[in-house]
This record gives sequence, C-alpha cells and structure tokens, in this order.
Amino acid sequence: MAAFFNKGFGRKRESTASDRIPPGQYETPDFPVLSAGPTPRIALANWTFKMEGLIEEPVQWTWEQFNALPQQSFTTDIHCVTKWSKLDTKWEGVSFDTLLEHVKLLPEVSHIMAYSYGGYTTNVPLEGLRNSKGFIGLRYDGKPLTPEHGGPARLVVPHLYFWKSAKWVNRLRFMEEDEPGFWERGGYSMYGDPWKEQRYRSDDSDYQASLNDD
Ligand SMILES: Nc1nc2c(c(=O)[nH]1)N[C@H]1C(S)=C(S)[C@@H](COP(=O)(O)O)O[C@H]1N2
Ligand SMILES: [Mo]
Repeated sequence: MAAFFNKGFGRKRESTASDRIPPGQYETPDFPVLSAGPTPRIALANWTFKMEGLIEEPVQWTWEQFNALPQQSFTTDIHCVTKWSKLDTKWEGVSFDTLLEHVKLLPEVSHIMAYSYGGYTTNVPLEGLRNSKGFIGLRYDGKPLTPEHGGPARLVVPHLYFWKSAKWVNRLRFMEEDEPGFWERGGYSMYGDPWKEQRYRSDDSDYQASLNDD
C-alpha cells in the first residue's frame, strides 16, 4: 500500500514536506514578522558585533570586518512558537563555527546569551550553535536582510523555535550556567526544541524533574 501511495499524484512530495513540520505546527509560504518592540535602525557605520564573557580575549568586529569573514549559504526550515513553520528558507552568513575560530573558550562555557540592538536577549546552549547549527545571517533570499527580519544581522538557530534567532544581534556572551533571556524569563522554554514541543518552561524535562525533587 505504501508503495502505491508513494507513486505519482505528487503524494511523495507532500508526505516529505509534512515530515518536516514539527508537532502542532502548520506550514506557511509567508514570512511573518514577529517583534516584541520597534525595529531598531542601525547605521552600518555604527554597527558592531562583539563576543565576550568566558573567553580568553573579547573580540569585536565592525560591519566591514564582519563581512570579510568567510560566509556560507544555508537552506533550512524555521519554526515559530506561534505555530507557523516555513520550509527551505535561504540565508547567507557567518557560521558560529567560524566565529569560534577567533576566540579561545574557557573550559566551563556551557551556554551563550545573545544580545540585540533594542534590548532583546535569548539564551542558547553552546552545543546548540556548534557544528553548523547556528549562524549570523546577513542575507535572506539573495538580498541583504531587511530591518524587520533582523537586518543588518541576526542570529539564526533553525533547529530551535525561532524566538532563539535574535534579530539585530550585536553581542554574544559566553556563560558557565544557563540564564533565561527575554521570552525565557516570561515563561518560555529554556531550550525550545520544536520536535519535542518545548514551548513553555513547563515543557522542559529538567523543570519536570525539579517539581519531582520538592
Ligand atoms: N531582537 C529580537 N529578536 C527576535 C524577536 C524580537 O522580538 N526581537 N522575536 C523573536 C521571535 S518570537 C520570532 S518568531 C522571530 C521572528 O523573526 P521574523 O520577524 O524575521 O519572522 O524573531 C525572534 N527574534
Ligand atoms: Mo516567535
């Protein structure tokens, strides 16, 4: 039966796409804009990107310097906690692995906090960014990233809910313990894996464990 239904009528394509939609999500062709505040406008001449915290030497780039770093293309699916998913989004930017070549991490680093122009913050585990899992997006669909989608530069961590992909990012701080960012302080998951439906803090497995401890 399966072989029959997989033949023709575009069924194979459809079932392949739906396998890529996490539980509770629906696919949209749109690219909705979700911002907790106004869109900051950053002149490229003033833009900087900094890495600090538990690394041997902090490092900072200007827009020109940052754009001279090796860049890669990424085609990836994104999943917003408000339940839309968008397949095959096309980005160009600098991978987190490339950024790590410019610093020496202290051994205790476990998480990073991303900071944005405008004050947004979000926490991500180090291992959630390494090995091509996270990048700083500079271009979307072949064009410079628009301000409403986080331009000039945003963090992109597509395997986690999209609130972890901080728009207008300008700083990463390396930490030895997990700390909540903006939405996480408001009750959202510390991790945010869409495949595990970790939407709220109460969906986190260590949160469940901490309830059992008491
Ligand atoms: N700086 C900043 N980054 C942010 C947000 C925000 O409000 N401010 N919203 C987050 C949320 S909840 C989502 S779903 C995505 C939305 O990105 P988009 O507007 O490009 O779709 O950005 C994330 N990054
Ligand atoms: Mo979101």
